[in-house]
Amino acid sequence: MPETPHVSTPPPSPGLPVQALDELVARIVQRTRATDMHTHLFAPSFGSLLLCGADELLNFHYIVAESFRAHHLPYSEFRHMSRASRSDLIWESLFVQRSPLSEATSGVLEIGQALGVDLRLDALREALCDVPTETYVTRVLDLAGVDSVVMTNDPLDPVERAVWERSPAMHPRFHAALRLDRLLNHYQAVVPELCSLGYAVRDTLDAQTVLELRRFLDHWLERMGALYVAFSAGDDFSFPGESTREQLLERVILPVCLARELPLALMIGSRRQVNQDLGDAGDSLGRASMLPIEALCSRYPDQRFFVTVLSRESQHELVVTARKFHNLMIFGCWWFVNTDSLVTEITRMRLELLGPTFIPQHSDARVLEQVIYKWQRARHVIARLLGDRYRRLIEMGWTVREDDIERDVRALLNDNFWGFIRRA
Ligand code: RAT
Ligand code: ZN
Repeated sequence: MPETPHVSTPPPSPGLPVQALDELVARIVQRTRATDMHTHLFAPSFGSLLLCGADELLNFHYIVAESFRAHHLPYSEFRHMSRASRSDLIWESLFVQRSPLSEATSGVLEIGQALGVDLRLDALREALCDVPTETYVTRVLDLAGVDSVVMTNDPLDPVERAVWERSPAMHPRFHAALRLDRLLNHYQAVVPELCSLGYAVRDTLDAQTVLELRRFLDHWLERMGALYVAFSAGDDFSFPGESTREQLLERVILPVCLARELPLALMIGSRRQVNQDLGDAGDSLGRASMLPIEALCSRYPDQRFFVTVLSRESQHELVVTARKFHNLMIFGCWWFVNTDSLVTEITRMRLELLGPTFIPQHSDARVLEQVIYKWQRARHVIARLLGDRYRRLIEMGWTVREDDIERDVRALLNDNFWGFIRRA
């Protein structure tokens, strides 16, 4: 017997007329709470590590990089200025002498608008808290529609480690992710520090060193209650192989993740410090091969991998790789591809090739209030693209119900993440 086509089964609730669709999708996307799976924010108990306020927003490294194109100050002069004078300079050069047309600068305006503040530097300074209270954090996260925030936690950062050693109060909305960039990308440089922390490790990955490094990871995963392990790597990322990073992955990181059933997040394609004078703002990007991702996913079918890539050129290959390996969860539009046009292009391509089985966005917020504009923009694009896809379904005679849309949007903004880490 041929299957009865879906269109002829009576719907339990009436399907939607195409005219009401866009508005409804926008409302659902707007009201669905999100999990922000990669940020550089910290729980309030981490004190000054949680950045917020107008001066931090203006000193955000995306904006700092743009500002040099306008004010052309010598790097060292800028470095020696106070944070407040840098924001004065940035405001003057990017908001007064020219219009704040870029994603990052207009984001500041969007934050001000959402918080009901006049778009003047003094008003922003006055209205935005620079010491985050619990009430302020809740207000900002609620305004962004973000329920849960995942931090980026590196135990080899001495400042952050000192906070963890004081056992900071955990916050129900903030979760940890163990970040291993220093360990994986600069292993030899961190050996002395690991030794001083009581781990008997050597420069070469002999058997004892491998066990000690696993002990180090176990200790920090326990202490942080981390949801996943993460690292970023350059456009030269390769796997498998004999380099220290590849061996650390194979012999230390993957065995620990597998034993603990924790996903590993890979952020691929950064080229760090192409202009060292710019400090944090001096990183760039490069097109990376997806072959190492393919190798990881096929050699470790029981390991789950979150992956995001930095160059626009790598996005299509990544999506196709995700079609081949269901232990690969694509996430976010990272850093230089987090712009309106590229988010639209990338998210559309992902929807076309994967349906709603990926994680469209993370904020990468470094300053608390950034979650407001990052999520506002992400929601806008997601709603637009989904509206378009549902319209086609309706035109084909498929019944689209409000609860179908709610389910799909929840998957994209929340459930795909929690399901992948098996905490759904
Ligand atoms: O987007 C950023 O703020 C970058 O500086 C990086 O931190 C990047 O997101 C990363 O996590 O490495
Ligand atoms: Zn980041």
